[in-house]
Amino acid sequence: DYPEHVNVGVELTDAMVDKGFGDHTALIGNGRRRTYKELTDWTNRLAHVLVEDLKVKPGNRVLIRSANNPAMVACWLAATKVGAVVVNTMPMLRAGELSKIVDKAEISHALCDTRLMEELVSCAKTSNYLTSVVGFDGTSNHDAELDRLALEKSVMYDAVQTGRDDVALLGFTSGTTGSPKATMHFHRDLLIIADGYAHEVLAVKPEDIFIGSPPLAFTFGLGGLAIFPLRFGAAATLLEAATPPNLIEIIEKYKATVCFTAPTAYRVMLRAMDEGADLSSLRAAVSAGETLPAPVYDEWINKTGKPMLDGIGATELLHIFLTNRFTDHRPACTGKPVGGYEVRVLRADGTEAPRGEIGRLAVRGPTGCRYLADDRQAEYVQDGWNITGDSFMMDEGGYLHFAARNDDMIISSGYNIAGPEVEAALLAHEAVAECAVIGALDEARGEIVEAHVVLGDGHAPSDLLIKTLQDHVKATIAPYKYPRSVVFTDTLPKTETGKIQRFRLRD
Ligand code: 3SK
Repeated sequence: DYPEHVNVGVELTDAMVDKGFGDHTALIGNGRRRTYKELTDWTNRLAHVLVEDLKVKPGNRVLIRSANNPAMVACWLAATKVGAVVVNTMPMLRAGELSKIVDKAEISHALCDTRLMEELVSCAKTSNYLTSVVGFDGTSNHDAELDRLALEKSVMYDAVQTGRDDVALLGFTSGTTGSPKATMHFHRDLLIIADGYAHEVLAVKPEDIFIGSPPLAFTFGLGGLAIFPLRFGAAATLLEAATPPNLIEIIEKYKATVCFTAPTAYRVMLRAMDEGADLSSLRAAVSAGETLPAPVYDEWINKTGKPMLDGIGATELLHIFLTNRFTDHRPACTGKPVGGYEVRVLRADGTEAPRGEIGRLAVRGPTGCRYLADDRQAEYVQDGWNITGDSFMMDEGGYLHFAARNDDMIISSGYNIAGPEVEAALLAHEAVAECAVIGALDEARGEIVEAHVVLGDGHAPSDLLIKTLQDHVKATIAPYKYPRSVVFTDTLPKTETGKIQRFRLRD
């Protein structure tokens, strides 16, 4: 029911001031609070810079590169207000990874935290598309080109009248091949996830204070740490280094009420509670990105008296589409679909599996799934249903239970890591003749990246070589993807046609 013309950047700023939230805290970060009025003025000044100085036109693709901080949120909102299509990217990406994104999305402009310029500048040097890279000060001292230009601008800005079905955001998902897919999301999609999941399941109130670990570059983080709080006049705390100890410190300091993170961090919180940490302000603990082990769910209820809300989402669908609820939750279960979404469990032949049988999860809903210029659309979207990479079982009551991932994606501490991409990085090292990368179960991280490596002639296994290979991966692709475990082997299991059987390594 959104009007024909709606701009989500305006809805989350100017419209909130109009609704009377001007003096409410919108963002907390870099040791400062900013009200909705301050955020609105900031984004309007930035919008002027984008249009007048950087010549951004509606529909241009604008990349933003930053860790989670208020300046990143302001840049995203400003670019949205001028009608640009935003691509938020992770701060750790290397030039090669950025180039794939820039080429795929035909990105013309980039706004970058000045501390993270190097890899982006190196990507721009060889790009046919990226012509403008401008720095902003992620520490909010307004000490970079974008900030200096913004200081001279008016706080009044007439945003571009985007259509509700105009693309506002491209969400990138690396897939198993390391060849990224971009999913297109409309202005209305960004409102639907707030008015759907955040309202229906979390019942967000203006008094809420959000906290969490997912990067804003991941739609899980953008929803949980920007769109949801800003849609309801609540506040978001933004942490550049959202380690579990930092999360705990900030929850205690600001009495945060809603947390988005993965089970790994909740485990650390449970241990911290044993040591006296006071996390009683949290009224909603959302767990996603990895499956929630039943013992963590049980212990959380025992300690806090409140359920932990396990959910599953997808960049393709923008945010969580299947979830437990405050009044309807169970262990080792991902609950039922969010209003407006439908799920099915499919057999290999595409027919619906009977209740109790494991099959591939398919989902259909208002926010997806539309890939940007990608032949894989037909493979992953059939009859309007997005065929996910997960196997689930639907029980007699209609509750969904996770069974396994179907692909070579590794989920480690909430990060999605494509095994083949790590393999490609390892194979670029002269000592590696062959390799296969799998996810190995890990108590703390859910899974860790494990590389099985066949060495080339003249190279012998050693601890030093393990460290060398790990450093090589860290220097080639985003460092969090490096193999924490390296196993040397003489041969890899293969099919008769020579395909590596990673499942046998996993077994
Ligand atoms: O479950 C996930 O991994 C996810 C992906 C995108 C957006 C939200 C979520 C929870």
